[in-house]
Amino acid sequence: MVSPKTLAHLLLGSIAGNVSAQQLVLHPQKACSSIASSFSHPDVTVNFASYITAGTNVSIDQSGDLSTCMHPAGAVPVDLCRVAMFVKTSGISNITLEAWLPTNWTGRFLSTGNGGLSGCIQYDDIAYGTSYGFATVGANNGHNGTSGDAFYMNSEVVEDFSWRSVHTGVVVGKAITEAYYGSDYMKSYYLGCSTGGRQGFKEVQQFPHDFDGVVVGAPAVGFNNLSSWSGSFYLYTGDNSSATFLSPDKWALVHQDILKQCDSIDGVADGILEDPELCAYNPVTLQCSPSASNTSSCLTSAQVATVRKVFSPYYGTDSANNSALIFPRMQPGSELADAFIYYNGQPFPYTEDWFRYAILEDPDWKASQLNSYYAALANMKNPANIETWQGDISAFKNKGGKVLHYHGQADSIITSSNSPRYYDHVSQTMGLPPSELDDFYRFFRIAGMDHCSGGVGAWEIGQSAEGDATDESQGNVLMRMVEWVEQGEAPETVRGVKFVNDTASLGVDFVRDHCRYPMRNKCVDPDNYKEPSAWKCVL
Ligand SMILES: *[C@@H]1O[C@H](CO)[C@@H](O)[C@H](O)[C@H]1NC(C)=O
Ligand SMILES: *[C@@H]1O[C@H](CO)[C@@H](O)[C@H](O)[C@H]1NC(C)=O
Ligand SMILES: *[C@@H]1O[C@H](CO)[C@@H](O)[C@H](O)[C@H]1NC(C)=O
Ligand SMILES: *[C@@H]1O[C@H](CO)[C@@H](O)[C@H](O)[C@H]1NC(C)=O
Ligand SMILES: *[C@@H]1O[C@H](CO)[C@@H](O)[C@H](O)[C@H]1NC(C)=O
Ligand SMILES: *[C@@H]1O[C@H](CO)[C@@H](O)[C@H](O)[C@H]1NC(C)=O
Ligand SMILES: *[C@@H]1O[C@H](CO)[C@@H](O)[C@H](O)[C@H]1NC(C)=O
Ligand SMILES: *[C@@H]1O[C@H](CO)[C@@H](O)[C@H](O)[C@H]1NC(C)=O
Ligand SMILES: *[C@@H]1O[C@H](CO)[C@@H](O)[C@H](O)[C@H]1NC(C)=O
Ligand SMILES: [Ca+2]
Repeated sequence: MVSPKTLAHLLLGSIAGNVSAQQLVLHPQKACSSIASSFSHPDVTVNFASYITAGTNVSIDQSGDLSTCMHPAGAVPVDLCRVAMFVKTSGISNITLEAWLPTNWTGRFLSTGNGGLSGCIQYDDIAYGTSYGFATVGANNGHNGTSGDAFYMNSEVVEDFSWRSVHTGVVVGKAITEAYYGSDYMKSYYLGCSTGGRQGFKEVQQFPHDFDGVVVGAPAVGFNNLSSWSGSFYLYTGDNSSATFLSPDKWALVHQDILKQCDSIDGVADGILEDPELCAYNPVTLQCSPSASNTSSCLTSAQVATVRKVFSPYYGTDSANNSALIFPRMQPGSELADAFIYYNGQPFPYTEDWFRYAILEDPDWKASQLNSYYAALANMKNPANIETWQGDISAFKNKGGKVLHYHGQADSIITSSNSPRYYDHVSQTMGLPPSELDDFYRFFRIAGMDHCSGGVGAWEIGQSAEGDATDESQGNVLMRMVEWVEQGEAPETVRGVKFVNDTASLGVDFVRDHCRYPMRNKCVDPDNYKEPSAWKCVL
C-alpha cells in the first residue's frame, strides 16, 4: 500500500503551474455585493450574489421539483463570490445559472454539465472547479428536477436541454467573470460526464469557439438511440415474475462466469476486464442440465436467452427498411450493478420520459410498447438535434481546441462500446487516423470504472469531486487538460487510483495507467499487477 503523499511523487508530470494569470480580488465582499446590481446582460436577472468563505456550507434551494436533485450539502472549498441568475432563453423557457467566482483566480474559466434528463445544477462539480481556481459555472439545463415532464409540449425546454443551457451559461458566465475580475479570462474549459459528456461534445460540434479544452466522460452521444437501447432490457427480462427474468443472484453467477471466460485475456485475473470488446461471452456453460431439479445455481434456457440478448447489439431498421444498428451491446462486466438498474424488471424511467414527453407527446405511453418502430421514429424526429453524432469537428480542431474523452469499461448506464464507435466515426469522417486525430482528440478507456465514477478499477482520475481524492495526487484529467492547452503537453495515458474501500484516508490499493484508444492495456508482469509498471499499452 502506498500513502497518498508518497503517491504524489509517483505520479508522472507535474500539475500545470501557469501562475502568471493568477489574480486576487482585493475587496471581494464589496465586489461581490456590487456585482449583483452592476451586472447587466440581455435576458439576465441576478437573483442574488453572496460572498462565501472557504469551509462554509452553501445553502441550496431544494424546494418543489428541486427536491429530486438530492443536492449534497457541502462546504465551499475556497473563498468565492456565488452569483445566482435567471436567464430567459426564449418566450417560454429559461435557465437558472450559477457562477462561482473564487477570490484567488487563475484566469481560467470552466463550465460544468448535467446528468440524465435533469434539471439539476451539479454543485459538487462547480465546487470542484473552484478548488483549482477556475471561475466556474453550472446551469439547470432548462428545467428543475430529474423528470423529463418539462419537455411536454414545450420544444424550447428541449432546446435548452440539448444545447442552449450550456451554451448560454458559457456566454453569460464569461461575461460575468470578466465583469467581476475586471479582466479577460485566459483559457476556457469544460468538464462533464454522461449527459454532461454529451453536452461537451455538443459544444465541440456546434460552438467550437466556446472552449479551449473539453473533458468529457461516458458521453450520452447517439442520444435518441441510447434512449431506445436503455429501454430494450426491460423487453428482454420482462418483470420479475417472468421466466426470462434473472434475480441479482443469477446475475452474480453470470458475472463470475464472465470473469472465468474473460478476465485473463488482458494477462491477469484481477477482477477487471481491461478491454471488454475482447470478451465474446457465451452463457451456455451456465445452462441447467435437463435433469436438474434445483436451478438456483444454473440458468434456464429462457434465462440464457435473456443473457444473450443483453450482450448483443440492438438492431432495428433504417429509412430504407434495411437492418441498422441502433446501439452497440452492453459490455460484459457491469452485471452486478445492472441487476439493480437495467435488469431489475422495471421500465427504465429516462426511456419512458423521453418518449412520452419529447418524442410522442403522449404521457400514457409505456416502455413496454417500445420496439424498433419507436426507435426509428425517435431517431428521425431527433428533437433539437440532440443525437450529438456529428463526425466533423474540424472547426474545433482548427481553432486549436483539445478534447479528452474517457469512458469506464464497466459502465452500467451507457455501454463503453459506444465511445470507440464515436471516435471511429470522427476518425473516418475527418479522414484522420488515430495518429493524427490524437493531435487534438484523445480517448481513454478506464478499465473497471462504472458510470462516470465508482467500480473495481483505478477509477479516480480527477473527473469530479465525487471520489475521496480531489487534490493533485492523482492523474487529474482536468489539470492534464490544462497542461495540454497551456503547455502543449498531451496526455499519453490517464493515471487512475484505486483507494482502499474507495477511501483516500485508508491509503492507495493500486494505481494503473489507462491507455489511449485504440491501444489496450496488457499485463506483462502478473505477479505485480498492482504496479503501474506491470502494464503496457499495446495495439
Ligand atoms: C455542513 O454540512 C455538513 C454535511 O451536510 C454537516 O455535517 C455540517 O454539520 C454542516 N455544518 C454547518 C456549520 O452547518
Ligand atoms: C420559466 O420557464 C417555465 C417553462 O419551462 C415557465 O413555466 C416559467 O413560467 C418560466 N419562468 C419565468 C419567470 O418566465
Ligand atoms: C492563490 O493560489 C495560488 C495557487 O493557485 C497560490 O500559489 C497562491 O499562494 C494563492 N494566493 C493567495 C493569496 O491565497
Ligand atoms: C427552478 O427553480 C428556481 C429556484 O431555484 C426558480 O427560480 C426557477 O424559476 C425554476 N425554473 C423553472 C423552469 O421552473
Ligand atoms: C417484484 O416486483 C414487484 C413490483 O415491482 C415488487 O413489488 C416485488 O417486491 C418484486 N419481487 C421481488 C422478489 O423482487
Ligand atoms: C439448491 O442449491 C443451492 C446451492 O446450489 C442450495 O443452497 C439450496 O438449498 C438448494 N435448494 C433446494 C430446494 O435443494
Ligand atoms: C418494412 O419491412 C416490414 C417487415 O419486414 C414490412 O412489414 C414493411 O411494410 C416494410 N416497410 C417498408 C416501408 O418497406
Ligand atoms: C440510430 O438508429 C437508426 C435505426 O433506428 C440507425 O439508422 C441510425 O444509424 C442510428 N444512429 C446512430 C448514431 O447510431
Ligand atoms: C473495507 O470494507 C470491507 C467491507 O465493508 C471491510 O470488511 C474492511 O474492513 C474495510 N477495510 C478497511 C481497511 O477499512
Ligand atoms: Ca483482468
